[in-house]
Amino acid sequence: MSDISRRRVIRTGIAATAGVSGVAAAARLADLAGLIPPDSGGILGPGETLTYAAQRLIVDQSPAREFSRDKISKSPYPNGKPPADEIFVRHQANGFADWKLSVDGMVARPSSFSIAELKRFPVSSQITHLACEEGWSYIAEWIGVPLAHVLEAAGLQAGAKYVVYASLPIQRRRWDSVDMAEALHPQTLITYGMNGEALPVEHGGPLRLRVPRHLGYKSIKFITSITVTDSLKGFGKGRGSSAADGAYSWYAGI
Ligand SMILES: Nc1nc2c(c(=O)[nH]1)N[C@H]1C(S)=C(S)[C@@H](COP(=O)(O)O)O[C@H]1N2
Ligand SMILES: [Mo]
Repeated sequence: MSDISRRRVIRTGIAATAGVSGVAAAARLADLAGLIPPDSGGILGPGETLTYAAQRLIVDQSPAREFSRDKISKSPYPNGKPPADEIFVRHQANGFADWKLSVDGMVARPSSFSIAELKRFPVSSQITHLACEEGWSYIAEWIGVPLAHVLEAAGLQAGAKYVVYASLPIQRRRWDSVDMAEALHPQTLITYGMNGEALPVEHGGPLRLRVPRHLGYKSIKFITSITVTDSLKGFGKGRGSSAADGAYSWYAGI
């Protein structure tokens, strides 16, 4: 689709919502474009759907803003204490040498990577803003490997639609997912470093998925698994994330 026809699709969609019957039309449009988010309840969530569709069609692969080094926050806010669970403390005492990230689902070669192995991939870094939905935020440098490289290494299969990622079941097992546009976006990183150091446990060390185009809650800490899928139905309540199974929105684009 050309940019102009994309915009026309969106304008038509937004104009359509002005009328009562237009709500269904706009939702149908988004659905045709594969743009119904998994937690929208279909046409019951036309506001959500249009935000998501508009983002996807208009800004699509536009990057999250990157900052200069002098903008890095002096004391980034850690949301929560480092996990005290026995399993985590043991990993930590061991320098995370046995921490593994599994990659499975719709990939040709299900794989498992140690931190050392992930560090052998091309390194990417970014200075971006992490914003919590509760109102606070900070800017940090994130260092890691683009998720796209790891998916490529595992052999991403055709028809893949989402990438689900989950934390170690500590405190509470958190999981989330992104669509393929987000998964393959060059700023979506599996991070093991922050501000020139190893990623501190307070901020999700040893491994965290950083999704800088979304609110902080999609940047899941302590990740141990990545699963490629064409449907989110089999995960939790089918809404795409532990946050969406609760009261949050699956789509948290900013
Ligand atoms: N595993 C895990 N990941 C998580 C969370 C969490 O509690 N556990 N909190 C999320 C929320 S709500 C936010 S805002 C950010 C906070 O990141 P920070 O601790 O680096 O500030 O992490 C997100 N990732
Ligand atoms: Mo948050």
